[in-house]
Formats: sequence, structure tokens, C-alpha cells
Amino acid sequence: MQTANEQKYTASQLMEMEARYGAHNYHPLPVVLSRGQGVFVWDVDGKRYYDFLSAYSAVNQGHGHPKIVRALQEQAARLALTSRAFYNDKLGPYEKFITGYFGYDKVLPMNTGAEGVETAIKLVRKWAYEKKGIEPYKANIIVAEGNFHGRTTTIVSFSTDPEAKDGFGPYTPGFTAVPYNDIDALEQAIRSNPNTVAFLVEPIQGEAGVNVPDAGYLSAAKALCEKYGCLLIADEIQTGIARTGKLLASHYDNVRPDVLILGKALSGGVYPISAVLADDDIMLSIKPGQHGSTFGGNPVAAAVAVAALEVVRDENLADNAARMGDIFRSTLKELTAGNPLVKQIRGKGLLNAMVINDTPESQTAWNICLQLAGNGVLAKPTHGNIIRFAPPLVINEEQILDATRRIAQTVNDYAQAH
Ligand code: IF1
Repeated sequence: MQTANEQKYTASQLMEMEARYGAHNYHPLPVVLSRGQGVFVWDVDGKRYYDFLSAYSAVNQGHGHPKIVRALQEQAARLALTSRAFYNDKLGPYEKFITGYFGYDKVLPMNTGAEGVETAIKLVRKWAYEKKGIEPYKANIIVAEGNFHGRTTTIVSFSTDPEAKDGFGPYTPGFTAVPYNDIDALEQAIRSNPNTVAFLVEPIQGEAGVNVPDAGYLSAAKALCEKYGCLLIADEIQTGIARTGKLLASHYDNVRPDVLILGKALSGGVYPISAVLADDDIMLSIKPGQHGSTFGGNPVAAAVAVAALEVVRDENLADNAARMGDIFRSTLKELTAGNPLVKQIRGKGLLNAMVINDTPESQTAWNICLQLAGNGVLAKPTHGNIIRFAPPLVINEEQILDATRRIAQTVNDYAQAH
């Protein structure tokens, strides 16, 4: 008797199965993947693609990285989960490793990115009540318009995207949104509410369409937080772990966030792992029994995260992302020069996007992504007319040039045909 894992189905059977038995909370491109290795993925019919999404920057180290997979397999076979009711022999060494790696006193281990963001919100609120004398339950956190920090009801409470927010009320209070990349608006918001305890921000806004702020925006924000005694929380779940050409996008402004949130590539994409890092003054505001999760800090996550971070360091993925990203943007701009469909090409390192010169409501970007898939490159639009390009950071020069030529050819052919 075959197990459900062993049965083989056609692409259309698999898509129909998802439509029939799965919630319709996504609208995937009609590509059914079955294998991944490095920068490539293959569909059930054996067609190979460059993966230019990397599971939204979770697969920075490339699909099936042997060191990370080995850590996953070995630890899962030895001891997968103990809960935090007991100690285990992997968590302490991981905590020592990651706090040394990013330069913080302590880490609070969680699983998904959203859990990491929720943890940071609880942490700074508690810190404010206990250490800053903020009146209980009046804490206010400033966020940026266009933010994406996850999909829990508290997080969508401060989203400015109706798609993410509408229909999920009632909403969690205690958040104020200000325009992104606007220091005056941020200062005005901090001054107008003495209960401001933190500014939660993505150093580059991913979902919003790879919005790169002005150089100095983050350092000016950090200076404002210091001036008014509030905390800077950097959500580096998508921009962190070498994606933008530095270990953290915050490092472009030489900023050390008071609270750092990591996720996605913390596991190389093999396991849900997130982490919140802060110094003792903040982190010890949460006492035993006041926060946690069943899987948070489990031995598999600990072993996998160490391997995933060692790969980033040992393979110099930040430098490679910087170099390959420069080649990507310059080559793509050169090869699509004069194409009326290409409104802008922007990004940092290997977090890039092409803004298509059409309305967000148009199907142009989607149709281009369908043709990209036909030409062996997987990418997906965000906010309608922006195509995000984010390959694994292990991509080499030959591969980035080949993929970029395919992208340019696809966009140029599409412009000519429409
Ligand atoms: C989806 C977006 C990206 C994130 C940042 C927290 C989280 C994310 C900066 C939450 C997650 C994912 C979620 C996934 C698609 C993807 C995404 F398009 F949704 F917005 F990357 F931009 N902070 N981003 O980017 O982490 O709980 O998902 O582990 O929800 O469709 P998570």
C-alpha cells in the first residue's frame, strides 16, 4: 500500500487537489514544483527554473544545502522536540552562537516571522511599562505606511494594505502609521504621543515592492528614538541574513537596532525559525512563564540555524549578494533600456524589483511572470505591477547573467507583442 507521500500525480491533478481540499488563501502561478537544488527548482514534468523568489528570501543559502539538510536530518533523528519544560543540549550553544553572531546579549527563539514580530511588540510594551514608566496599556508603537510584518490579527491591525487588513477586525489598538522614509513625519508622531515606546520598521520594505529608503533614513530614525527614549525595532525577516548585500540591511546605515527580528533564511528555508535579539535591559522584561511557544527554540531549529548562519558566513553570501546584485541591476537596465514597460529597476544586493509601467490592477506583471516561467525563471508580482526578483544568494556570475538575459528577453518580447 503506497503512502500518500509516494503517489505520483500530474501537474493538473495536483493543482485541482489543492483547489478542492485546500483553503484558497493563495493564488499561485500554475507551476507545480517537486525538487530544488541550489538556485534551481524543477516542476513535476522535469522543467528546470531559476528560482527568483527564494520563498520570499527564506532560501538565501540555496535549495537543499547539504550542510543545512544534514543538520536537520541528524538532529531530527536524534531529538526533535523537548518543549522548554526541560533543557536540551542544542539550545544553549545556539543562543551563544547567534547572540555572538549579531552582537546582542540575548535571543528569544520563536518559529514564524509573525511570531517574532508579535514577540517584539510584547517585549517593548512590557519594557515600557516596567522601565520607562509608561502608563499601563497606553503604549504606542509607530509603524510605516506600506508595512508588511505578517498576518496575525494584531499585525494586520497596523497594516495599511486593505487586502491584508479588511474583514479581520476588531483591531488591536496602540499603533500609529507614518509615511515611510519621512523623518519629519516620524518625529512629529513621536512628539505628538508621549506614550510612544518604539518604531517598528523594515529597513527596506519588501512586500510594498522593494522600497529602498534614502541613505541615512534608518540612522536618522535611530537618532530620533534615542532622542525621545524609545526603541528602534528592525524587522529584518526578509532583508536580513545577507539578502541585501550586508549581513543586515540596517548595516547600510551603521545602525544597531534595539530589537532585531529575524526569520526565513535563519533556517535556509528547511524549517520555520525566527528570533528576536535584544540586550538584557530590554530582554529581561519578560520573565519565566510570560511568553513562549511549543516549538520555540527546539533542538532541530537550534541545530539548523547554526548550520544556516555558518553557511552565510563561510560562503561569504553577503559579498556575493552585493556583487551579483550590482551585475543584475546594471545588466537588466542595459538590456531593457527604452522598453516602455519598464518603469524602474531598484533594489539592494539580491533583493530587487522591476516596476512595470501599468496599473496595479492590470494583469501585465502577472502575464509577464507567466512568460518568465515559460522561459525558465520563477518570479511573482507584488502589489499588482511590481515584479520582485530575489534569487538564492549562492547564485554565481554565469547564472545571474543567464537568468537576467532571460528576464530581459521576456520583458522585451512582451512589450513588442503588446
Ligand atoms: C505571505 C509578503 C513577503 C516579512 C516581513 C514578517 C513576515 C514577513 C518583512 C512574516 C513574511 C512573507 C509572508 C508570505 C509572503 C511573504 C511576503 F508578500 F507576504 F509580504 F516576503 F513580502 N516580516 N513575508 O516579509 O513572516 O510569519 O510569514 O514567517 O504571507 O504571503 P512569516
